[in-house]
Amino acid sequence: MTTPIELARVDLRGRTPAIAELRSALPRGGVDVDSVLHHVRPVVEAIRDRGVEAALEYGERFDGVLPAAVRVPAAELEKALDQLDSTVRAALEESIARARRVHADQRRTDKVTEVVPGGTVTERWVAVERVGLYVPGGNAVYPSSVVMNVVPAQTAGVGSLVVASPPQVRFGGLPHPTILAAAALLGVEEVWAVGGAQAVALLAYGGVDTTGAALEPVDLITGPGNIYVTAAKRLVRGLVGIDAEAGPTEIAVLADATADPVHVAADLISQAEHDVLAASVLVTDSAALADAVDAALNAQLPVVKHAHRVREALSGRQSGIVLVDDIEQGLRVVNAYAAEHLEIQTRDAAAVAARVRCAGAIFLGPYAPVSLGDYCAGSNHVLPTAGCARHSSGLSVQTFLRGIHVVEYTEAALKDVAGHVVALSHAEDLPAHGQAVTARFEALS
Ligand code: HSO
Ligand code: ZN
Repeated sequence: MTTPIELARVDLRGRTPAIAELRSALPRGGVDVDSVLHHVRPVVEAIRDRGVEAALEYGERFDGVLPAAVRVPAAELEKALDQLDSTVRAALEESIARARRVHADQRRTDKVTEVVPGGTVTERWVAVERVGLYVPGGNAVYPSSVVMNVVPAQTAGVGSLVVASPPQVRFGGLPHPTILAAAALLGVEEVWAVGGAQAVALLAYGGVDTTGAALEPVDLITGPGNIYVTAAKRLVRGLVGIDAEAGPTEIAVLADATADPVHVAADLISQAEHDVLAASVLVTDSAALADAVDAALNAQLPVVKHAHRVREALSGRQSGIVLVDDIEQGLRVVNAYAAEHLEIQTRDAAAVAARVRCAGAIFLGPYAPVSLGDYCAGSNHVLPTAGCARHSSGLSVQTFLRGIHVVEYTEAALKDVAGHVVALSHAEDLPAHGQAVTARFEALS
């Protein structure tokens, strides 16, 4: 007999805590990336100084495998695609098609603003030149994450894309075949068999493969990874751009008495399945629903494949049930929590969802479970965690674009504003700034 599980409860009924107090009252874990920086820094520096040779040394030590070459041969990509299970292939194709549809609508067009007659500022959107997508290996093999990283990059117009994923002992030093197949399906031709912090450093600094082929450095690195990958991203940030620091996955469900406890429990379990540190949080104004969800969790756990992981995630300090007076207070709670994924399972779900200000993605109503978004909704599943949804968005076409302002003024338009430029330059004691404008007209007169 396994011990029944009961989600920890935070009872906020009758209380109106200020925002800081509210945030600290809510269940939340945390990963201390700083604590591993001193392990990761020497790895990154060795790869900066000694390139592929150092990456292979560390790879052999950490992954226990030495790939024949870092660059995966094209024939291996084709082979992996040929051997991909046809059901998985069809599902990936559907996932890609839906994601492409949504991301195509995120394209930005250049915009010309006529500030004054003769004076324009054009915002020109230019894709990042070269992007490195990190795809973890090991226990978590997520071809869906290849889709979610590659589709927005390709849609943005990124010309050069490289996927890096750890070599696996069981696949003769190649990355997982499903990862290779997903890359091939998306038309990615460049895949490197390198993982962990080494992969991030090699993407940032580049190197020369043992075959003599150049591994060109990238401009931006995206993709999830463990704490070491995150630490390495933090160390190379600036030299290259990085996406957000991904923490363990989170689901929050805002539900009232109309929600089906069996579905809520299934959704809480679905994200807990990722990681012992994953967070599953229910926010509800119905104590009866809270009890029913606890019961449903226990009814479902015996048939859950990764029950050990799920139990640990659900019992961790990052998971729990928050009891609130009403949906109004529930909204305050979910906005303060800023979940990576937020499900709204209430009466008038659309109206409630419209009032959510902070969430990575919102899953509205009874037929939009988070796992739909993980694979096949068309939305992106790379989303801000750890409360970062208060200030950041998930991966999108915008992640891979830079907006460049192009400033163009005629002589008359410049002359017209010259006095203001001069005045501001004097106010800042930078008179040469003003002089750069007036010199043009003094020379003429
Ligand atoms: N829920 C994860 C993404 C994922 N789920 C990949 C399954 N595979 C973070 O959004
Ligand atoms: Zn998931």
